[in-house]
Amino acid sequence: DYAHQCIEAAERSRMNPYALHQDEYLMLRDHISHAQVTTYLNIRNGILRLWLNNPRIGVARDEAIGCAKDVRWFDVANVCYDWLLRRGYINYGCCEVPLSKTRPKKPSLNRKRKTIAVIGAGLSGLGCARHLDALAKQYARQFQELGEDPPIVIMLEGRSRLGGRVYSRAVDGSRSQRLFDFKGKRHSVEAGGMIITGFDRGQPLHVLVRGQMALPYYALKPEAILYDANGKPVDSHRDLLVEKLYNDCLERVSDYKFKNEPTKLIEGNRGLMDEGKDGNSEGNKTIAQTEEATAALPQAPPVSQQSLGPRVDLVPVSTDRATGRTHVEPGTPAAHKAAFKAKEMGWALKEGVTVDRDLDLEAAAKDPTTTLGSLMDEAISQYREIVDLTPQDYRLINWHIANLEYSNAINYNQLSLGGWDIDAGNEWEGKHTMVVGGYQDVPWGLSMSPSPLNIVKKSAVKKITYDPDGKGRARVDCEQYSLEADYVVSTIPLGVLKHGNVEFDPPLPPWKTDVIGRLGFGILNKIILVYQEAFWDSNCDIFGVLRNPLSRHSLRQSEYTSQRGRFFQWFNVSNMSGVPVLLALMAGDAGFDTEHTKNDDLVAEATEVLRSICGPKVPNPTQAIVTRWGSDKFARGSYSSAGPGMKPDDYETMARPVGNLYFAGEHTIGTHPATVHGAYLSGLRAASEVADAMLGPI
Ligand code: HUF
Repeated sequence: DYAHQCIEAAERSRMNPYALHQDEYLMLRDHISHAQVTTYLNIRNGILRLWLNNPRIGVARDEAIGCAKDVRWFDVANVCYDWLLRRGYINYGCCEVPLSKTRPKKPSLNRKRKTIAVIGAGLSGLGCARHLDALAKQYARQFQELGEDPPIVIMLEGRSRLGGRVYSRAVDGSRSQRLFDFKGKRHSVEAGGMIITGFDRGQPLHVLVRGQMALPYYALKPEAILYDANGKPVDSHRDLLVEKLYNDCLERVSDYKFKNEPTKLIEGNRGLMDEGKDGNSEGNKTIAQTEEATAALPQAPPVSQQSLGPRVDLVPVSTDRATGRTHVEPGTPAAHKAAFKAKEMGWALKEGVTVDRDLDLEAAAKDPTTTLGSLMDEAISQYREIVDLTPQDYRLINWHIANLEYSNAINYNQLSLGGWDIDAGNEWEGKHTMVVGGYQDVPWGLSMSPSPLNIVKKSAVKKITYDPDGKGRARVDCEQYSLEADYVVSTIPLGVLKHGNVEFDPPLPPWKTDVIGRLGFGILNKIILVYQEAFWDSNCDIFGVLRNPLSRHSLRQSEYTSQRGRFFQWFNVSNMSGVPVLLALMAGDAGFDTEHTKNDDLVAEATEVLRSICGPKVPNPTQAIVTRWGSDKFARGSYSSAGPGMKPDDYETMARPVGNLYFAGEHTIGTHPATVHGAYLSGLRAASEVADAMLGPI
């Protein structure tokens, strides 16, 4: 049972329980042999188990060393503890930090201490600052050995509030029926990030929300009815049939990804399974020595290839109706001819079409301007020659496209064919969940517990002066105020970086500005409508709406583009807000259009949609909130995406520091981009980089 719990703890911590993480492997290869890897992994997994069992209290060094059980392993356990701690696998978030027993007893007389400036108090900045604060305390002795006091962390935030793109807007529930008493808390609705995808043990937000802050939460019921443009529910059989066809198009198109290049960023060591795994080699040689001996053999592959994991072909199989994210599984794309596949799905083939008829996407895929959208449109139009697609089928297909555009915050014609789902395969399994009473409690909790962070609000940074060699000081200039620092962590959103009104001195190098240009940053907006009482089926959390193209009944794919994302998906978030409220998404081109459409027009259109479904008695809302993330000067959009010219390692390049300037944010994490948990993890990563710079490698 203990062993099982340890294995589970590693898996939930995004690690392979049976193999070294790439970074762990690099750290350990000079210290342990292949034969010792299993013992090491048992210790590591044991420490992770301790952590996840009670993340309110950090694992102390002694406790961690206790996982070794045998004195000969104490040194290794010590190193392992440092690695887990610095990399943010344990003791992150709002936990009581265990202070080392050998910490300095007296306040030191050191006058030296480093300053770290963290720009931005969204989830990445707060995650980073909180972890740096914890590391400063836990490494107090090491800092003293360096002749310093622990570093001080100062956060600079442009807005007057915390949370960034996590933003719970207060709603005035006074004219609405209160669904339940919030014990004096205000009623609020999420204007920004909202759903915690895969709320499961080990998901860092699960650790924060449930394990540490004990916030109430609500798991969304995944069943989602689709209403056609006339307000009638879509026949579920037809819905399924079209969804299969859409998924098949996605699968065929995914066959033309970056050819011969790794297409996925598999997190941690999930793609490097066998790295450093127990071999049958002699026990007394370190991993490095054994590898050198192997590399000297004539048939050995070049060292550069030895560390590459096996290529995994992951095929899109379905798209999540609540989040628009595509689920993948290992497989062979386009294994069967299109007509054969369509027949298998239950479609009747057009007259004269035989089962050996296939799509031919070769020519379209070769075009250098090809995007996910252009190739999908081609696939859909070729399928039209194989099966009869009705106008309703087109509306259904375009609803799925809108859903995909929602998760990418951009028209799918502006997505890289190779990179659009670079993160697929890294999600946790749990349910999609929302925090009851406001997601804002998470950034607030991070800022306050276990002790308040040092945050200066209303400090919009105008200029960052840094040292590209990393040895000198840095300066951060705000309008009224400048701060000298040894390290700067920028969590400035990609949209703001693209906009170019934050100056860098010296200018960022071309390898960085190129990526800022290549990665995409689009807009998803929301229309939030508060009512006196619910007129919808309150058992249902999500419903979708199919939209007509501009010229109704058109069978031309391009005519759906501007309409398909308008109010395409609705969330009944009354249970989380405490008042009757609906929230509609504006995705793809519709997200951009929202920026310059009047509130009244949007509310009128929303009401028209609702009346078609719920009848003519649907009242006007008592309050309406329209988000305009594109016009927000501290965001300039909603979240990042794989722009058409994207290169496979762009997210990693985005994360790479330049001298003493470090980067975090949802746009710096290719394994979980565009999400709140990704932002948080990127902050932990940046904290770990700064810690290594201050303390030296483990
Ligand atoms: O913008 P941030 O929150 O970015 P992040 O930390 O990467 O998290 O924080 C940056 C901070 C802000 O506080 C700015 O004010 C500040 O930096 N800043 C400056 C500055 N310029 C900026 N400070 C000082 N000086 C300057 N010059 C918009 C949106 C997002 C999501 C969803 C919906 C909408 C409408 C639904 C959703 C979701 C998720 C979801 C994305 C995350 C985002 C993260 C970034 N969602 N994520 N589930 N997102 O689809 O997991 O349901 O919100 O990735 O919050």
